Amino acid sequence: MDPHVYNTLILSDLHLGAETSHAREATRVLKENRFERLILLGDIFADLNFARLTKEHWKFLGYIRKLSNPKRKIEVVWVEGNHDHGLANIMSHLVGVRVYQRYKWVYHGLRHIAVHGHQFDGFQVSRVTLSRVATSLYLLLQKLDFKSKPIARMIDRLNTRWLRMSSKVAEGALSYARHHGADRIFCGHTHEALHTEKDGIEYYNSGGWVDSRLTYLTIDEEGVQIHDYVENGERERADDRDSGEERGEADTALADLADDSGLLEDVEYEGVGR
Ligand SMILES: [Mn+2]
Repeated sequence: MDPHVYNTLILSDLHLGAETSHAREATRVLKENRFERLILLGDIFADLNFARLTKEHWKFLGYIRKLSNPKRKIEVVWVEGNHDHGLANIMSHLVGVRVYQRYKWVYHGLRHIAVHGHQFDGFQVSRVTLSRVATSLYLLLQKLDFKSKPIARMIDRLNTRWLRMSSKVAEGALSYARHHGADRIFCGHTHEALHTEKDGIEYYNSGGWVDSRLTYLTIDEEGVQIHDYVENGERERADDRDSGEERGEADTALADLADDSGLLEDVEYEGVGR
């Protein structure tokens, strides 16, 4: 039986280097599906500190390198996110993947655009901003009467702002798509899988791999689908047999780069937001 081949598979916000990154599960999704194009839609890394990458995180990168082997005839695309920012050159050498700010393609007569989505967020939390917030929160606590529950109110306000991000990114993306004459636009960044439509333009968010819901998108003749990752024991065993000779080579190259950490020492580490 021929497995189904998707035109495109999209995943984002894996945040490699973060403890909460579900790299093993993401690698499995790539192994269990067939596709002609893979789009890594940003924030695949949590930051530029490669020392935080675990074995499973390196395995994911090794598998990307394997997929990008020209013999496989799969187009692997990396769209830069706010956490990936500045990785373009390193990643194209490390895993052999081209890095884009935004990626456009035509499929089934429809114009598609993929962009990470932080461009539409308008609320970039930097380390500096966070520490300022923490300082003013502390000063506020000292000044204010506890009975007035300042913490609760502030958290409420932050939450409301956070929850609005998902729809804000969707709105920004839809008008960006209209401006660029696209029929479909794909984003990540919010960590919340979503589909919405406006004036005949479709917006899809690929969600993320750090929270309880792990999602990815596929595109084929039927349209676009949001998939939830589900564990499958049977496939796990099939996977083990698949670990081939190519991986050894990729792992060595990756390990070499990981050791060569001097390359990365001077790169500024910033960005605590999504
Ligand atoms: Mn992001």
